[in-house]
Amino acid sequence: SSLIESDGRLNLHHEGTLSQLKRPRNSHKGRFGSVVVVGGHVGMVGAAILAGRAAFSAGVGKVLLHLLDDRLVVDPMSPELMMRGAMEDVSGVNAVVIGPGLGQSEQSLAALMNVLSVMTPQQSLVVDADALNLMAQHESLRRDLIGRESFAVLTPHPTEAARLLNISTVQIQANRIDAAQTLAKLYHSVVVLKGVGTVIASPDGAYCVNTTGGAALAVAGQGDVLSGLLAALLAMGGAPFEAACLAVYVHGMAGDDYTQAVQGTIGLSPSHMPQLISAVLNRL
Ligand code: NPW
Ligand code: AMP
Ligand code: MG
Repeated sequence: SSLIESDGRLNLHHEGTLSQLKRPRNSHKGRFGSVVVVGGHVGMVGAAILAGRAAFSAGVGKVLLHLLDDRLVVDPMSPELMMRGAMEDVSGVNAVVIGPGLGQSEQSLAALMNVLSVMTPQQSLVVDADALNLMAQHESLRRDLIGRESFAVLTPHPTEAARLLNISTVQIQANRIDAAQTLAKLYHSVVVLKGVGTVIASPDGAYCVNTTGGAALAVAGQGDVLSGLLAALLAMGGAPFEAACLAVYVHGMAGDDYTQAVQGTIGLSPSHMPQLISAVLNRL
């Protein structure tokens, strides 16, 4: 059975991703995996922090930020996040998300090349934001991604998808399902094509269209939140397609909860998302 049913509702009887989130009484942090966020170029450290906080809110055991801007040593608002340099070792972590605030400098490229070269098939990989923009520019990076034994998850917004396919954003939006499926096959990855009615497509042709979320999410930083949430679900053992569907669904539902609470779509800060996300996951 599919995680998201044909009418768009979440199938709560689906075995797998949801069951990984259960926390037995004798749980310890080691059981819930670890996430590394690689990004945070000068001026965009916030993107990496948002991804890291979102990962924590999904219940992952440990989160590290591998930042390009090495001036930040702690986030006083979320001291649970551990800060390291961008080229730091990622062996031993369960999931890596690369891209939030990564930038497109030589240093950014080096960090992406490093991650692609050292990760094992057992480690989950989320490629977002500037990592996607770099992918669009460098064939060698695309080869490394396609050569991976396990599927990565790519999370482009429509313009990032347009860059990856070398077509216009309008062309992407005109046929979103087709675009997501084409990218999934071409990049041998699960693809999350974001925007209203986010499409999640698998290289084997399976896809689903998300029904949650709305205009409250249309603010800078929400994509960074989604990538961290997704990395957490993967780190806790989710399979790429199922984890991607669940992350998108939960992220949208968190936005819908806000809209319901304030009876409107104005003023949802991405910094407020962790509270909303953990409330959704606890409810599910
Ligand atoms: P427009 O304006 O309509 O022509 P970019 P980015 C389009 C980091 N961030 N439907 C839209 O084009 C990220 O992580 C850091 C249609 C829009 O202007 C990245 O590393 C933050 N069009 C980096 O910044 C918070 C759509 O794409 C253009 C669309 C650059 O990422 C912000 C923007 O794309 C940000 O996350 C849709 N649904 N969605 C921080 N606090 O540190 C997007 N577009 O040029 O790739 O820039 O997405 O801001
Ligand atoms: P990004 O463009 O990378 O910051 O990602 C924005 C996130 O917010 C994606 O997950 C989008 O699907 C979501 N989002 C933005 N605007 C809307 C909207 N109007 N309806 C539903 N989801 C949205
Ligand atoms: Mg983004």
